[in-house]
Order: sequence, then C-alpha cells, then structure tokens
Amino acid sequence: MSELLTDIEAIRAQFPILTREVNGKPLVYLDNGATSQKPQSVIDAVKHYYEYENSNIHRGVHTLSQEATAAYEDVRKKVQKFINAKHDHEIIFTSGTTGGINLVASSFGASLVRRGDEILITAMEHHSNIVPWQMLCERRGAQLKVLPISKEGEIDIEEYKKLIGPKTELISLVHVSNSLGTINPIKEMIAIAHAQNIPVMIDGAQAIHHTPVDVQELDADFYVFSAHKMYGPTGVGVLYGKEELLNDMPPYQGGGDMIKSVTFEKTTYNELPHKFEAGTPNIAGGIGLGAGIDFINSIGFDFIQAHEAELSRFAVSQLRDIKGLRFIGTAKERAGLVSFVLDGIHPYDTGVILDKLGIAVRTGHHCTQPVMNFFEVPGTVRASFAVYNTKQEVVKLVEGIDRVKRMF
Ligand code: 7TS
Repeated sequence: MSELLTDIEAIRAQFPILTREVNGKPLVYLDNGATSQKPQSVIDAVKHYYEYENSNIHRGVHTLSQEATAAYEDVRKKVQKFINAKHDHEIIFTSGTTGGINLVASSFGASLVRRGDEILITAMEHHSNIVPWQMLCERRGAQLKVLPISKEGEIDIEEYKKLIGPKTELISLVHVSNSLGTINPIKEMIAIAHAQNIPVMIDGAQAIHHTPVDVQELDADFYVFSAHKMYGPTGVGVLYGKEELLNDMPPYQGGGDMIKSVTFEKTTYNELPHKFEAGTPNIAGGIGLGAGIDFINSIGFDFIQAHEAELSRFAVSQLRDIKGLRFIGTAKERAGLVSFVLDGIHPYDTGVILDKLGIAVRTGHHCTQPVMNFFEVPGTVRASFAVYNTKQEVVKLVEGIDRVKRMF
C-alpha cells in the first residue's frame, strides 16, 4: 500500500470548495453530518465518466457501455472489500440510506411481518429509519416498538433485551446517531437478536465514514449507507444484505435490468444483485462512490478516527465553558459531532448568525423529531466533523457562539 495521507493541509488541498469564501469569510464547513464535501478525485471521476465513458451499463456490446459497466461493477467489488462482505452480489446499489431502508421494509419486511407482529427500533432513529417501518406496520396491522434512550442519549441493553419478545420479527438500529453522536453497541445488539433468530438491519449513514465496518464480524443481516456522507456524490448508496436473505426476498421495484425474461403471462427475475436494481442506476454516482472509498483508504481509518475524536474532544472542552450552553447527547461512546442548545436563543438564529461568519452548522431537528421531543428542545445546533476540519475551525465556531450570545 502506498503511504497514507495524514497531513491536514494536504488533505484540505484536495477539496476545492474549502478555498471559497462565504459572506466574505473563509468557509468553515461543519455540516458534514448532512453531507461531506467532495475531493477533486471524486469530482474528476464523475466528470471523467460523463466526458469519456457515458453510456448505459449492462446492456451494450459497444466499447463505451463495456467500459462504463466495468467501472461501475468494479465499485461493487470495492464496496464489498470496504465493508468485508462475503460476496460482491450482496452489494445492492440504491439511491441512498433512505432508499435502502425502504427497499428492505417493502420487500423483506412486507413478506415477513404479519398482523400482531412487532418491529423494534430505538428512540434515536433518523426519520428514514422510523417512517418506512411505521408505513409497513400500518399496512400490516403490526406494531412499532421503540427502545427508549437515557438523558445522556444512550440505550440500555437490559431494556433492549426486555423489549425483544416472541412477536419481534425485525430490529432496525442506527449505528451512530446523527443528532446525538451516540455510537450504539450494535455487535452486541445483533448477537442478542440472533440468539432469538431475529434479523437486524443497521442504518450506517453516520458510521461508514467514521469507523471501519466489517459486516461479517458484526453479523449484520442488512447494513445501509449513503455515498454523499463519505466524500462521494449524492443520489447513490448501498444496501448490504446477506445472500440467503436477499435471495429469498421478492423484488422491490420492477423494470429493466431486474428481469431474466418477460412475457405478458410471466416474468422471471434476474439474479443478485440485479434483482434489486431496476432501471438505469446512478452510474456516475456509483463511480464517484468508488473514488470516495479510494479517498478514505488513502488516509486510513486510524487517522480519521483519531483526528475526528480529537476534534470532538477539543470542541467539547472549548464549548463546555460557555455559560448557558447545554450539550444534547453526552454518551460515553460518541463519534464526530457536538450537538447543543443555548439558553434563550433559538438554534435557527444561532445558525443564521454563524452563517454570516462563514460557519456552516446544522440547526433544527436533524430529521430526528422524537429525539428533540425527548430532550424538550425545538432543535439543536450541530457541528459535525470530517477529516479535513481543524482545531482552528473549532476555535472559530466557539468565537462565533460567543458573538451570538453577545447579540442576544
Ligand atoms: N440515517 C441517518 C442516521 C442519517 O444521518 C441520515 C441523513 C439518513 C439516515 C438519511 O440519509 P439519506 O442519504 O438517505 O438522506 N442525515 C442527515 C443529517 O443528519 N442532516 O441531513 C441529513
């Protein structure tokens, strides 16, 4: 392997957007939980596809189509390696995390869940890991059970065990919470569920770029994530599923590519992974995802984890002293973000003022309204870190918060 890139200035230099100004100030981008910025290599990969290879995949004998197909399918193998899946056909390309969860809910969930059954999630899920299950429960007369969280934003394993019962058919858990930063003990939670033969789906949207994921070691039945939070393009993501489960699942959407043969009397379906990939996919996005993985690999998770943990620690240590600031999410195991409220100041106002200073943070409920209800806040201010962020940027955030406080 070539030498890993661990110099922050050299890493930053790969991101063209980081040189721009916002409102006359150098951009301080701390909204990586929503989407990360893209390195030149990802932008170039997408551009290269459109400039040199653009064509549809899996269906052309001509050179462009074969090149594009090879480039796209190489990414499937790259993803397989990245998450250590057993087979490349266990990697299903989707439109993103939301797309993957809806696929599993509509296909696997709908063929499994019957009236009176239960689906278990946690109280810290993103809406995209709540609503598809609610919709399924409504259709099936099933019940959505919710594992509560503590005031630190942690789940309790004993409570979890208690909530799993004979009617539990499926469990879907967030790996890392996007509004609290909590890292859930998913390996242990999966093992507990498997002891009772219950399949587990993991929402890895906020984990995949912070921590190495080994789906075989976790023994996850399904694991989903989005490319755009891991330095890749929007509109593409991955559903990993165990081969035997995917094979038994009915197709999700019908159309081109997912069929073996079609007559008006009967259609037979294609093999994995194509069975779940109807229609022309986001080819450029898939190729960009591959470049995103290459970027992460060029740095390595040892550095990424250490750097982001250091930034979080530093941010907590600096923000802690601000009077009237309350952290939302203080779990022992946390990743890559700080979420907080300021006494008497609406998060929205804080966000607007920080933007005037060139600082991009997320404010609001972060698509986790139940979490906000639990903490009885209208929303939070969230600063979420990526590998290119610096301590100087955290200092600017702290100075910005001081300024906000002085203005109110
Ligand atoms: N699950 C989690 C834990 C997330 O953080 C997000 C996006 C999703 C699912 C949905 O991902 P998508 O790519 O399908 O949209 N989270 C955020 C966020 O925190 N701010 O903007 C999007």
